Amino acid sequence: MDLKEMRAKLKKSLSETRYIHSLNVMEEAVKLAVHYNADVEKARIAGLLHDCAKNIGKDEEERLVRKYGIVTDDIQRQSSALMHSIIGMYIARDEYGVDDEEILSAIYWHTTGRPGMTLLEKIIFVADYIEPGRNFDVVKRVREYVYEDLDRCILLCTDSTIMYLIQKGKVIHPYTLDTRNDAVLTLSRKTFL
Ligand code: DGI
Ligand code: FE
Ligand code: FE
Repeated sequence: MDLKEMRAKLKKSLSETRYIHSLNVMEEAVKLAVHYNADVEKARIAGLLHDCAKNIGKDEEERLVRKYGIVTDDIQRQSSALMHSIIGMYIARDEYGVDDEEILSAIYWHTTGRPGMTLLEKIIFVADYIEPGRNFDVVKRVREYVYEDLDRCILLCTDSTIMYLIQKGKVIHPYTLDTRNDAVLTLSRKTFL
């Protein structure tokens, strides 16, 4: 499937605001890939498709978990916010014909992040936060660092997400905490050097 076909298919499966968000993330991801010397075409596709499972609904979510035998933990299962990135990887692969492991992995990890993220995974994670449609306070601070230090951005994003989840009384997935701690350690190593 070429990019034009992907866009047309995605437009039909998402709400208008979510489709616009996807195009925005795609653009931010491309700019970051150029700046950081990552693969621009992979960033473009991962950015476009990262939320392809966002609007599928609970029944379809459960059907796909059964169909693919997706293994999840209790925290993931009770949260559609956590499931959409996991299921998104399968939809990108089987419905959009994406076979590139790096793109699929960037989609899979885009919500929680993980320790030791690849450059492409970091780019999608951060692009998702800073796209022009996002307007919460921390976003402005992240934008200041985005062409300087992606690890600093990841720390700002995860700190903000963790505080938001605590405020809302929601469960924090260990991956979110691991991503945050990994960013702290990576930054402290950079300062040391
Ligand atoms: O899909 P987007 O809205 O573009 O962004 P996203 O994929 O980063 O998802 C954000 C949502 O995910 C937001 O509602 C917070 C939620 N989330 C992120 N980390 C965790 C989480 N929810 C839970 N319960 N636990 C987490 O660790
Ligand atoms: Fe998402
Ligand atoms: Fe998103």
